[in-house]
Formats: sequence, C-alpha cells, structure tokens
Amino acid sequence: MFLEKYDPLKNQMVQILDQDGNHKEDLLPKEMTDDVVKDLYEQMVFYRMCDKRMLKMQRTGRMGTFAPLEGQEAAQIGSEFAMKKTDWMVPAFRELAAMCAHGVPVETFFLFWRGNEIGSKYPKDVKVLPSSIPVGSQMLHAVGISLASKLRKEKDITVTYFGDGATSEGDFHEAMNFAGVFKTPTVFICQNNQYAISVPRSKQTASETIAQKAIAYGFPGVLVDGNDLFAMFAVTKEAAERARKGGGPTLIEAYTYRLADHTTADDSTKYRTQEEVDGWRKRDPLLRLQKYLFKKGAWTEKYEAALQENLLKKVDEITEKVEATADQTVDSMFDYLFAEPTQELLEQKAYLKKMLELENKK
Ligand SMILES: Cc1ncc(C[n+]2csc(CCOP(=O)(O)OP(=O)(O)O)c2C)c(N)n1
Repeated sequence: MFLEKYDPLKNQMVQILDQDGNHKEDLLPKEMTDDVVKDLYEQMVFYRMCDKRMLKMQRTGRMGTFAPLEGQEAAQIGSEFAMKKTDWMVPAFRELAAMCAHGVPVETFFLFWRGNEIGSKYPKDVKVLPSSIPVGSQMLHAVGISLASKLRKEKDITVTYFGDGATSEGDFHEAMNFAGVFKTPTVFICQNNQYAISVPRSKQTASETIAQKAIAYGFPGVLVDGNDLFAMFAVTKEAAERARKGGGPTLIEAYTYRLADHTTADDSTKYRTQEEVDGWRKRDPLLRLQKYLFKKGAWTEKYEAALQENLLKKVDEITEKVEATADQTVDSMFDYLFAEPTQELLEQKAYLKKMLELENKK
C-alpha cells in the first residue's frame, strides 16, 4: 500500500501521527491498540533514559565514547516492532533502542561501550549482529545473511540500519545492487538524521530524497516520517511482508533528527544552530505520542511520574550490574575473534602475556 502510493521522486512522505499528536484514522495500523501504544511509548522513554544514563557515565569517566540515540526512538522502536524475533537485525552504531528491543540485554550494550569484551557476547537466540563501527560495512553483511536465508528457504528476513552518511559509501551501492539483482529479503532502513558528524544532508547527495535511490536498483524506496512511530511500524511491516513472500528488498528513508551530539567526542554547536535544534525538539517522537495518548485519555502527569520513577529504578539496577562486572583480561581480545584461534593469534597472545608479565615485574 505505502510502497506503491508514496512516490519518493515527488518527495511524498508517509506520516500517520503529526507533531501535535493528531493521527490519520484510516492509516492507523490495527495493531496499535492503546495498550500496545502505551507499551511502545514506555519502551521509548526507557531507552531515552538509558541513553541519558550512558551520557552521564561517559562524562564522569565510567563509559567510553558512544553515539547517542536521542530523537531516533520512533524510527527504531517502530521498525523493530514490525519484525519477528526470528528475523535478523544488522545495526550501525546508534541502535540502542532497536538492538535492545530485539533482545540484546541493556547491560550487554552498556558493557560494549565501556570497552568490555563481554559486551559483544549476546544470548544465543538473539539474532542481532554487533554494532558496526565502520560506516556502511554492515549493509553488505545484511544482504549476505538474507541471501543465505533465501537459499535455505527459511522465512526470516534481515533488517539493517544505517545513516544518511553511509549512503555515500561504496558498500551501500554494492549492497543495494546485489539485493536488487538477487531479490534478497532485506529491509534497508536509512535513518536520515540530517548529519554525518558535521556534514549536512545537503552535502551528502544531490538526490532530492535518499529513498529514490532504490529505484535505480530496481526495488521500492519510501520516505517516512521517522519521528512517527505508527508510520515507521506500518511501512516496515509492509516491507517485511513483501520480503517474506519473496518480493525482494525495500529501502526505507526514516526522516528524523539527531537531537544530541554525533558522539560524546563531538560538539554539534560548532555546525548547527540552536534554532534548528529547537525546531526539531517540537517534532520529538516521544512528545507526539504523549499528546496522542493524552487525547485518548491514556496519559496523565501522574502516570508519567510513576513511569519515570519505575524506569529510573530499572536503569539504576542496570548501571549497578554493569559497574560490578569485572574488566576482561587480555585473553578476551584474542578468544572471541574466531571459533578456533589461528596459530598466529596464539603466538601473539602468548607474546603479549609475556610482555605484560615483564611490565608488571618492573
Ligand atoms: C568507513 C568509515 N569512515 C569514516 C568513519 C568515521 N565516522 C564515524 S561515524 C561517521 C558519520 C556517519 O554518519 P551517518 O552514516 O549519517 O550516521 P549517523 O552518525 O548520523 O548516525 C563517520 C564519518 C568510520 N567510522 N568508518
């Protein structure tokens, strides 16, 4: 429905819930009952809180450099909710909400960004790949995984996330081309948050939209309001169903905004105005859901206060667990690289251990 009706070349964008909390009744997905919307809203509040906690920890030397999520909660939670738990997720590096909603424990996510190797060890049944730090490389992995699913006649699909900056990488074009030719069950989600560090979207591509790039590769591309939970869910669901039925890939451009700095090592005041950020704050994905729920009589200040209190306790517990986890020994650097270590790795490990022993004796 959305994939055919909305033309990216005409800049048509799918929106079901606007920034004032008004929705289009005829487009509201049937899955979005008040209870479900509340549950998804609570998840979004929770992940924003986790993100804020990570920032606090980083500023006090208890977390490494990381890429904050703030502003992209609807793009991630809406699309994840359209996936089955058996589907693969292949993230970039800003996907706290999507990855944890898909089964990565929040503690594990925190540990990864603390530099602890345990942070890369997911429970066995969690079908999420680790965060990809090299920009864009993950899209090729996603296409490979989805091709494997197709060849094995498995019904799972693969959803991969990346930013607007990643579309300038050769990897993006190779992945899109391969997916189009082999009709792989892949859903490409570009979170166009308007910047690649300090490079604005206007300097990234001369195309009017990112969604339209799919046309050249022979499959649909659709522009979606990425701050609209309902639209993100509805379009991802359609793309996922299409992929599952053998229809091939889809590119979704989630039009959104990174409200925080690129990473904790960035200062976004150097390249964007406060006025611009304030304008986007009005389009906050959490705020519009709050307004929607309020109109339905399902949101009150009392409910919000209780929610914040409960979630804060949960975040405190996670933080305690994370900080009580022992740092890893040097062995872990080598042990998780391959199922069977190579001779070269064994030699390097022995050498490093010997060097550290000598160092400690000094
Ligand atoms: C291959 C590669 N080149 C450069 C970098 C440095 N780098 C890290 S994030 C980033 C910008 C990514 O922008 P975008 O894809 O829009 O994602 P966003 O950070 O906005 O979520 C760059 C250039 C990198 N990590 N990998």
